[in-house]
Parts: sequence; C-alpha cells; structure tokens
Amino acid sequence: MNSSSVPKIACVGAGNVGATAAQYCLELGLGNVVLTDVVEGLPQGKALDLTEAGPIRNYSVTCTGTNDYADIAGADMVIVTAGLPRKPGMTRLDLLEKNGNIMAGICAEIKRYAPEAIVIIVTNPLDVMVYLAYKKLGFPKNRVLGMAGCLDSARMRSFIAMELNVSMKNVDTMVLGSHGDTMVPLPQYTTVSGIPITQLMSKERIDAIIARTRDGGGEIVRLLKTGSAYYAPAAGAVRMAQAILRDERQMLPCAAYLEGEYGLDDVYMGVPCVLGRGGVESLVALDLTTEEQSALRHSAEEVRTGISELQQLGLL
Ligand code: A3D
Repeated sequence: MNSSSVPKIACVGAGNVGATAAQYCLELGLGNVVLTDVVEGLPQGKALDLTEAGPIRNYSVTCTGTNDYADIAGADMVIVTAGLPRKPGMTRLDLLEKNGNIMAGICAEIKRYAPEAIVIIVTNPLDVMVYLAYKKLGFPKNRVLGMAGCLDSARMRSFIAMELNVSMKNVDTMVLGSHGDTMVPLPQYTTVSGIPITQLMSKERIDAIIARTRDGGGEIVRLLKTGSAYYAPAAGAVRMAQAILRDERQMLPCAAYLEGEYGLDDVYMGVPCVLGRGGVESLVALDLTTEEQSALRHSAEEVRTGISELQQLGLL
C-alpha cells in the first residue's frame, strides 16, 4: 500500500475501456485514480469530467489526468488498457508489433515509478500482451495478470440468464483458455443456483450459448460499427482490482502465468485464480474432460504462436 491509507490506482490508457474502468473504480470508492494517456488533454479532460460527476455520484476518492508517468508513482494497482485497435489494412502481426512496442514502453515506466504495483493487463491480444508484460516488468508472477475470463464468463452468464429468464446473479460459470476463438467455456462447471446447466437446457442450446460467448466481442463490434466493447471489459478489470485491493479472496478466471499447472508451462492462460491482497494468491486445478484438456492445449498453442511472433519481432 502507498503511504496514504487510500489505494492509488493508475489507469494507463484513457480510451473507452480505461476511462470506464476509472469511472467504476471511483464509483466503488476503490482508490484515488490517476488516468494517463499519450494524447495531450485526453486524460486531463476525462479526469476533470469524472471529478465533476463526483458530487452527484458521491465519491470521496479523487481522479487526476496526466501525460507524465511520474504521476503514477507509488501506485498500488495499474490497469493497462493502452493500445491501438486493428485498423483496415493492418495485419494481425502489424497489430502485435504496434501493441507490443506500446506495452514494452509502458512496462518500463511502471517498473520505474510503481515497482510494488499489481498490474492487470487488458490490451489485446490479451494472453500474449500479459506474457510480454510479465517478462518486461520482471515482477513476481502473482503481481502480473490479465483480464479476459471475467468478461467471457460474464457474457456467458448474461446469455444463460436471458435464455432462462432468471437473475444473472443466480448463474455461475467458468471460461478458461485464451481470449478469442479458442476460449474454453466449461458447461460442467456452469450452474443456476447450484443446478447444473445440463439439467435446465438442451445440449443444442448450451452449444449455441457457447458459440455466442466465443463471438461476444465480434457481436458488439458488428452492432457498434466503430469501436469495440468497453463497459463489460472495464467491469471485468475492476472486478479483479476490487478483489485484490479489498483482499476478498474471490475465485475468478484470470490470465495467469502457468508453470506446469494444467500440463502447461511458461505461458499465460485463463484459469481459475484466487485473488487477494497479494494479487494471484493461488491457482485452482479443475478436473477437465479429455475434450476440455485438448481444447485448453489448443488454446495454449495459439498463445505460443503469438509469443514466438513477439520473439521474431525482437520484442522478447
Ligand atoms: P481506445 O478507446 O482506442 O483506447 C486506447 C487508448 O490507448 C487511446 O486513448 C490511446 O491514445 C492510448 N494509448 C496508445 N498508446 C499509448 C501509450 N503508449 N501510453 C498510454 N496510452 C496509450 O481502445 P479501448 O479502450 O476500446 O481498448 C483498449 C485495449 O483493450 C485494446 O487493445 C482492446 O483490444 C483491448 N480490449 C481487451 C478486451 C479483453 O477482453 C481482453 C476487451 C476490450 C478491449
């Protein structure tokens, strides 16, 4: 904890996800927020706007905006959402190179100014970017994690609640693996008030919900036409930050560094983690079917391809 008793949270990237994460942190009173971005005026303007919402939304924490990384000094928590979206004509590799360079630069600043922070990465491609951040920061693995599973499982929970017309609060699920087409939703760990989903829905409907969950980001992009989802992604990142800063010991799916767990080594992947004051306090090993295990291995291979591409680009 920084010298004040109020946690300090740095949101790096003041775009849609970063500014929304700042808003949720303020509304929850999680800590004083510093919003930073490379674009001059953007973090200052959004921070001022968020500050002016404070008297109405009743926060007692503060929000400041800056282009100077020195202002994140001593942060307890850093949420990284900085990055470029894929533009027309840009290949996946072009994006990897651009966001990889941005991530490497940001990690050098975090290392310099907030060496004790717990760092949550949101920038895509998620599992590859969090691996890069882990290597560049040199922090212990419990202090570097990625947000994806919280979002993917929240999407699946919403779809199940809509389909069954029950409260989303009753629905529990677990989505493992990398963020993207190879994510591994687990129907065997999906329940509604403790009742296995398989007793409430046909296999066809469960499969359709899994397909919609995999395409969750794409569905929003097609509706918005410009830009991508940010309310739910920011909510996922702040859920993780809350569990850590308030030492809640919540079990949430997060991208965590694997060293032999699930038969996978030296890779970041979404697995159930217990989050508390130390960050990732422990990883939870679930019994998986042979099919689920092979889906998880396939997901890890995809992340490894991205990691080798980072090596070819000289970023690792
Ligand atoms: P956007 O609204 O474009 O915001 C990104 C911000 O990053 C912009 O304001 C940029 O100016 C800023 N930026 C660029 N370079 C730097 C830098 N070096 N230092 C500081 N700031 C910088 O995008 P967004 O907020 O919608 O999305 C942000 C990232 O999150 C993207 O990579 C998305 O793909 C990713 N994302 C991931 C998920 C997951 O579930 C993993 C979900 C949604 C978005």
